[in-house]
Amino acid sequence: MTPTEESTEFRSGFIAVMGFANVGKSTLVNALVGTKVSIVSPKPQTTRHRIMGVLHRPDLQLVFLDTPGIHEPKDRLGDAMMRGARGAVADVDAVLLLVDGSRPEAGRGDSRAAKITVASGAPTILVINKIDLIPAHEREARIAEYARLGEFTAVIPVSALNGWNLDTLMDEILALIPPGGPRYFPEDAFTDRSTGFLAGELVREKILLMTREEVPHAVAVTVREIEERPGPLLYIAADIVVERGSQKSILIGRGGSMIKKIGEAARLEAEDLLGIRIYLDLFVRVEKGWRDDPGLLGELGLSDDPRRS
Ligand SMILES: Nc1nc2c(ncn2[C@@H]2O[C@H](COP(=O)(O)OP(=O)(O)OP(=O)(O)O)[C@@H](O)[C@H]2O)c(=O)[nH]1
Ligand SMILES: [Mg+2]
Repeated sequence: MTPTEESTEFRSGFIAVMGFANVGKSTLVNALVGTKVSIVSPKPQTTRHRIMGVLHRPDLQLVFLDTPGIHEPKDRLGDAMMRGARGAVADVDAVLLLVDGSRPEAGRGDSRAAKITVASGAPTILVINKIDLIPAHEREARIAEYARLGEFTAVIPVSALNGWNLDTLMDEILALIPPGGPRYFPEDAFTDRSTGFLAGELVREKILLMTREEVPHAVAVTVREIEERPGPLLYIAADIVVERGSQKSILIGRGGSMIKKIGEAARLEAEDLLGIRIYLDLFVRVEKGWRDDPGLLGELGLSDDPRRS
């Protein structure tokens, strides 16, 4: 039997992770997969793409779909993000509807995410995240409050940040995965995304963490060149796209200090994740109104054309 051949004992499935912005979807996917496949930040709308994270076990392969947070789109970028999120729930074995339990009650974003999930018809587990932020005596009432969002296969409180109760969540997920199924990804693949994509996202994550106000949302990163060079060394040239000259100045910083800090933080984490030395060359360029520009959105893999995303 070849390693990719189906066996009756091997199981595989797809699980979409849905929810309002900032509830911890990417943190949860990274925790379940066991390595970082999707960037995380305290700012809403961190994730822009649908990103697969793959969990491997000898008898099992689970493909988690991280999705952009449900929000009210204000531009074509937002439209593409919402299409990505909505499309993720089609043809999956299960959906994890994630909510931020540290907020006293469900908001409109949670209800919208719940509606999309219910409409998909997929079995849904309500995951109440950030339970570490709720005093123990308030947890039961908070769980009951969120459970009113709909009918769920299970309601599981967790902390994606510190890993609390993720084993219980895994048991509930496994109960929804049918027997059989192919190995979709080779055993060394943790994501469907390229090394270049991950490197670009890490640059964006550091920008999200190191800048404020309108800058984080005005930034996109595109990898222009990626090449293995003797050393071995991975050479990566990436463009940081912003909307205005003032944002470019902020990102470059006095004497180039900011871009250096961003580049160094991204490079160190990328080296750690990829296990190879990296030379990261960053350029900042201004593209007015890129969030509504089909050309640049297409370059980012966030095409405005529904048939292409
Ligand atoms: N205290 C606490 N913080 C958490 C937990 N899970 C995630 N966070 C934090 O919540 C913030 C948002 O996390 P993300 O994983 O980026 O959230 P997301 O739902 O993917 O956000 P978008 O991609 O913007 O929709 C980050 O600051 C995380 O560290 C948790 O279990 N407990
Ligand atoms: Mg995210």
